[in-house]
Amino acid sequence: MLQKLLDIEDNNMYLDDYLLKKKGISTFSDIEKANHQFELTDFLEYFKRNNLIKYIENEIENIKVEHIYKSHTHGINHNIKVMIYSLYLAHTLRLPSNDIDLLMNASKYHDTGRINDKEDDKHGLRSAEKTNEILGSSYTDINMLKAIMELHSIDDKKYAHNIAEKYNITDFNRFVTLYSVLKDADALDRIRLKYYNAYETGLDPSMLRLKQSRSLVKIAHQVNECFVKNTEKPNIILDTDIENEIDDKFALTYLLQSLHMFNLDAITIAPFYGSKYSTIKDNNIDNIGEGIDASYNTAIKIINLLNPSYKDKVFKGSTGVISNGYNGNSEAVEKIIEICNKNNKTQILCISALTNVAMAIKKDPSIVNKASVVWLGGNDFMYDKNDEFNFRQDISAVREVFSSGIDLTLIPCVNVGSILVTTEPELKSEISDVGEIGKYLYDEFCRCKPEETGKSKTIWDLSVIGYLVNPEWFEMRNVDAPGIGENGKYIFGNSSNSQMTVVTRIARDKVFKDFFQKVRMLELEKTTKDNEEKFL
Ligand SMILES: [Ca+2]
Repeated sequence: MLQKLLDIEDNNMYLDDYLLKKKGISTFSDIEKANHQFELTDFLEYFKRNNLIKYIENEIENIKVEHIYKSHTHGINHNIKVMIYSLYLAHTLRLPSNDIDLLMNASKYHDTGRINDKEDDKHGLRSAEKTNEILGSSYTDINMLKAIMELHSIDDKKYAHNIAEKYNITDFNRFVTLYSVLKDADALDRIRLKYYNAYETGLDPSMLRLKQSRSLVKIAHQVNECFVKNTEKPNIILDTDIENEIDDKFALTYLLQSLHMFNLDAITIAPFYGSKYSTIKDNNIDNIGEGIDASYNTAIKIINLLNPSYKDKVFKGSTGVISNGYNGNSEAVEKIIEICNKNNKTQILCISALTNVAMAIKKDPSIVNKASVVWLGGNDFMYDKNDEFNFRQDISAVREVFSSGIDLTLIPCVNVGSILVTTEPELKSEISDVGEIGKYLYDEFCRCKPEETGKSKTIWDLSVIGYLVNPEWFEMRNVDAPGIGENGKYIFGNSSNSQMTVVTRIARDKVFKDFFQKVRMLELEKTTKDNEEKFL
């Protein structure tokens, strides 16, 4: 990753996020504007000129990774970015080599006490408590190291003196310098928390303590972007019956606007019949092939509006359902098997009947160890009726997937997914004016919306994409996968099936806020492109 940064010869590389935010609601503070923003090439040149490259490469290589908290947010990549900023700040402050060494250790291990990615002011204390185990109790200056680690997750203005006293710190000025470097380096990487959210930035530059740090805001955007674009992203497949309802169209839009987070390997088209929203006349079990063709065309239409480079990744799926004796071949099923075998891990996002996934498992059972499935289907376990659309389309497919042992997350429809409602006035004000796609989604909603004033409509399929974007918006629990009776009812307690995860609650507003912002990003991307030269 460091090499990717060092290969940069052009200041404009990795500027997308910074430019987007400039063109968004511009939350940059006066402090950032008042401080000259360094260029990335100059920043890297500083490292080269002062022989810091070999030093930091060596430090990165020596990270004891077994202690690092495993997370996209507070894991190894965050630690490395904090090391880069700490080293720069310490060096420009002309700190002695033992202080630089101490800051490298603090940067590496300050989040080892994390137990989740949420706000948690106690994790600094837990990290400090792990220091002996990681570095050995004979580490020189271990008290100073523990002190700055504990203070990094709490308010320094309030607690610096208490912490200094707790760890018997005698040189208070040195303590202030060291914790200021660590806290600023950590804060600079707060950029990652709102990456690609055009309306917010995760960093408030007015919180930075050191003048040197305040000139690194632009660079922090670029360094983070380099990491995001070059790290391994989750591989995903979207399995959708997009022409059956309007919610798949919202979901595909949301996914295509979130691709900075994922590798989208394929969009597979799933069967459907008996849909009341489809434009296909007499949509029944005998003309599933017609639905597959219509869904394929709709997926291509949306892809062409948003990201035409994905149009070769759409594959037509099963033209029948297993419950009705279907056992044919399809491009989609072959592709699911091929992709699962190619990747270490693949996440299949299923917003339709489970036929394609079940067929892939039947044809190559080994994929259950290489893939996970997130499925919107069935109803809340406590709700009597389970005749939900995705479920009842192909109960045999549900039975196949539930009993396969594949890593499965279920988002039930009634009582869970059902919270994802929106209304015509909301869509009108949020997205109807955003290019062709905004108008298309709004028109589709109006075509299908209930007629009475005050009524809403659920955009079910957004749930699965939202779950992938940020699982923290979802509450869930692990349960034994239930059996499935002949009538489709769940059978609890007498099943030898494996465990599965069931979502129990969705933070509706967080999902819709993110969805709306990502659609509106299209406007900003266009404005940014138009004005890029002027801005630069
Ligand atoms: Ca669907």
